[in-house]
Amino acid sequence: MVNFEMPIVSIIMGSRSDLEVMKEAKSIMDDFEIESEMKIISAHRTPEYMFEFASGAKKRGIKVIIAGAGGSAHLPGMTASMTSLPVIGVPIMTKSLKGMDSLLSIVQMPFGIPVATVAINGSKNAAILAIRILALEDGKLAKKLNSFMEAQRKSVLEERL
Ligand code: RP5
Repeated sequence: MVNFEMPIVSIIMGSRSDLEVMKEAKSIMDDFEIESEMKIISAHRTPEYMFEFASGAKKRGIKVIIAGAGGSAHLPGMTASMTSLPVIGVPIMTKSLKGMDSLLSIVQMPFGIPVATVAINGSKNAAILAIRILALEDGKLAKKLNSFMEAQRKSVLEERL
């Protein structure tokens, strides 16, 4: 199906090696029928592209940015510094420090430039958080979100021992 709609959520990541984790966020966006885009943008390998993307995202109609990065993981914070859009950071699991490096780099943003940080490899929750933000001004989406939460509630109650 050809998609003529403009994306309102941008899912960015520092490397192709982050894709396996970050595509789970895309899949949730698709389930909720939210137009989204995915881009590989490296803060240290393509800083000019990061600037171009972050400074132009709002004008293009993007409402929330989900940014995944691993290691010293500066992509979410640097992106947040160049836009007033909400940025949700996804710390990617790493081999050497098991993602603690990514987590601390992303979560410890100094005052003034926040990045809402989810769990290590928590791209699915990043998507749900983005949906919660979008649902504030979209009644149809708010209903879908409520149904999603209700389905979770029911599944736990049905499994109760
Ligand atoms: C970060 O460095 C990326 O977000 C990735 O998680 C990590 C490793 O990147 P590669 O060396 O696999 O490209 O920029």
